[in-house]
Amino acid sequence: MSSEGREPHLNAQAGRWVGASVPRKEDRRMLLGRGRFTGDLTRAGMLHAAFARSPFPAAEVTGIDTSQALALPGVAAAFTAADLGHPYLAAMLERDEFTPTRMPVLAGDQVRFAGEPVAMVLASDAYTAQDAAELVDADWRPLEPVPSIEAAQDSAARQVHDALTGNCLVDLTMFDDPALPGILAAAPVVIDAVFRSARVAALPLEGRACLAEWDDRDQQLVLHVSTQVPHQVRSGVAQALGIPEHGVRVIAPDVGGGFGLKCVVGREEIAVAGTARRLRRPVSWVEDRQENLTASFHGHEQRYRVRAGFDRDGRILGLAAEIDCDVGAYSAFPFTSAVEPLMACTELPGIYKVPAYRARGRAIATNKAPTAPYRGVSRPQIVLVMERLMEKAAAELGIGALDVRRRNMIGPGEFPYTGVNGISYDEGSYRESLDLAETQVRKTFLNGTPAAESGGLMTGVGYACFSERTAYGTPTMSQRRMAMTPGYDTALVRMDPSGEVIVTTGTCGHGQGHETTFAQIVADRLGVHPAQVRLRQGDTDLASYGWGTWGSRSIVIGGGAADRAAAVVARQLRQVAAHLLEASADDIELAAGSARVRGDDRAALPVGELARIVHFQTHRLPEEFRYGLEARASFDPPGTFSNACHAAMVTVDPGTGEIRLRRYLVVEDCGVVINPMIVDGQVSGGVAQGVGAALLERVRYSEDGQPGSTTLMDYLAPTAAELCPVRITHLETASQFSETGAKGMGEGGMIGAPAAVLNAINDALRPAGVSFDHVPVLPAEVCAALAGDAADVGRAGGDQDKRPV
Ligand code: MCN
Repeated sequence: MSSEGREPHLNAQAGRWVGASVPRKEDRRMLLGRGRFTGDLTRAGMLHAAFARSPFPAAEVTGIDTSQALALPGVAAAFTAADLGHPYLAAMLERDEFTPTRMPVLAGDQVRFAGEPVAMVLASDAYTAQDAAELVDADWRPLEPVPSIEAAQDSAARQVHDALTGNCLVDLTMFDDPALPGILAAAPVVIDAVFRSARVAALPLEGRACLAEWDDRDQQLVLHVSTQVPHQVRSGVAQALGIPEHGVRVIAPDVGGGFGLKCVVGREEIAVAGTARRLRRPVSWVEDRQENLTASFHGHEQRYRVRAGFDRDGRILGLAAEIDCDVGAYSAFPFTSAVEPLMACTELPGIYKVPAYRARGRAIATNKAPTAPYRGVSRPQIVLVMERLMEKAAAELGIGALDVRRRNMIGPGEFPYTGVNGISYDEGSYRESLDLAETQVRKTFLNGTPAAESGGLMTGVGYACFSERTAYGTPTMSQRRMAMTPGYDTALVRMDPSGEVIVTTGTCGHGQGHETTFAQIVADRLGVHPAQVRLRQGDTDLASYGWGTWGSRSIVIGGGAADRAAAVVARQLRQVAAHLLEASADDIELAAGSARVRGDDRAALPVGELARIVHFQTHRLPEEFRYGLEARASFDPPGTFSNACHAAMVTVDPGTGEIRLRRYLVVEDCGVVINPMIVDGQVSGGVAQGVGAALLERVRYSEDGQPGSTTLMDYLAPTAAELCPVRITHLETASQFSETGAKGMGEGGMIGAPAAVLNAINDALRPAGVSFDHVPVLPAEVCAALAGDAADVGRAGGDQDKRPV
């Protein structure tokens, strides 16, 4: 039985835990409200932090007075940037095209977005701290805000940072094929188009939170923080406060989602750590939703100006793209603001065989909250661009849009394929997933059709085919030239005297179900039950060094390291069993909790008994086996591509412009599936985020840089009412670059959904001769477009966003 009292089902066919829908170990404590999140932690004498934030998108700060705040009963301290010694975070890229800038922990003489912290107040309770923060008095000299890509690129624009030119934090030109202009000039069909996606919020259920305390015994700062990357937070704190890494211990307790928002280091976290160290008192900060929406990190605000040439059969001949990413006011640590343009430039061709290519990608600084690598990182956008291009070429040529895709996609027999972007694509099922999705659409979407149910509505079906590069190891990440280059990960597997197993990894799950899936992998190696395997992540003093959880890296890299370490422990167990059973280690198999001599059921010892002997009766073993049961391993793959085809069906009400999602299906291939139920959950959650990005979500700023999406009344996350069930089918093309054969997949749902939904909307609107090339598509825009007005009505903000009724 599992620790939760439910019997997980073994993958009976294979006799393995891998491949079984083992119920999530973490669910019981979560569902019973017994999870332990940072905000649940409390300490005697703890102070609560609140931040005084800028009301201006851009201003000089000519003076700050904290005296009124300090006078409020219950307030213990207040700090400005000067009081803290002007600490800052500096994310670095070792590229000439990158202009380094600093993100101050508290803004000093200039603020660069509305919501930027300028002072910090510590009080005996959170309410007093908040009241006191409002009493901080600052003198501001407002500056002309730079609220958009267009404003930032205006030749007369003010520079968000003095060091910038054209407000450009990074300006990359990649794969600049000299033949491309000629190819495009001669192409029989040329598509010129502009694609846009709105700024969105990652919206984890748990916002950011931290609690820092001073440990006198170890002379160490201990920071509990809701993060995806504990070791990188340690580096950020150490660098910003000027202390050695061993002076900081970072612990991530249960983390209520991150979606990329928490794989960067927040300035508030540094401020809390620094003041706890200074005062030698515990300090806690829990972000509220308004801060989360206005003062944390956003993502995905991008504009693509694209020119693509096709031949008369719909084959793409060349592709040129100018990609501008509105990354807000600062480069986030440690990934830098280059993460979106780099990803977009490198991976735009996707699954299509583009013979000639050029991309220019820029990170544009604006007076808005900074951005982080939000789920998908540019891939929802590049997939949208390529999938729209396929549709446009098909329409131009009068060929079926799925056929145009088939003619261009990397086909069976062409793997491994090295693209014009230098990327090597491992074996996938691009063609099969599209074929299967098309068959399923015919069978399920168009039967009992919602069009019939819905009289008067316009119905459309849209597809998106894509691959998701996952498990970016050092060979891939080093090409980005970050000063801190992520890649490998490590794991330690240790069996205790009762045969229970502890696994530590440098990955740091925050909702993905790692406690379950890592246990499945290790249980298979050691022949034990997954309930006997416990995963420990997220403590920099105890867990192995690693790069945390992002980029759908954990199961391939962390799981691969755990698999390798478990294989060593399995060998140790086999050697001990062989000695005790007087057999050869090669003849010992580990299964169902025992070590057995293969072919002889009577010659068996329980794994727990072996563990007891190894620890308590070492004298029964030869000296060379007296090493405990423990191993450490690392894994650093080049990366592997999972793939999927999404299909969506929508209806559009021409009277109100309302768009409803009616059907959704995914055919996905993430190699060997460790836990199908968890993968389904990941796909469904990602699809919900992608549908939100297509239909509802946008972080609005007014033309003068004021945030307009400050509560969940104005920022519309999708609810069950706007979604529909997602039908998921798995194909399994095992990866040769992965110890387990698994490929990552944690972002795929989000990557495919915006393009599939946008294509479905355009399919529905086709009879009216109307189409859109941006997300989200809002009802007012549909109405305006159907009435013949400019298609972009309502995009600049001003309108309050509303849910369909
Ligand atoms: N899995 C599997 N078989 C596979 C591939 C994956 O069973 N072949 C399982 C894994 O074991 C893991 C989960 O699926 O439990 C996701 O695995 P993986 O693709 O390795 O992705 P990561 O664990 O590295 O998670 C990161 C990814 C990213 S980048 C974002 S953003 C994201 C996401 O996961 N944020 C999430 N999923 C999230 N889910 C939740 N609940 N909350 C978030 O913040």
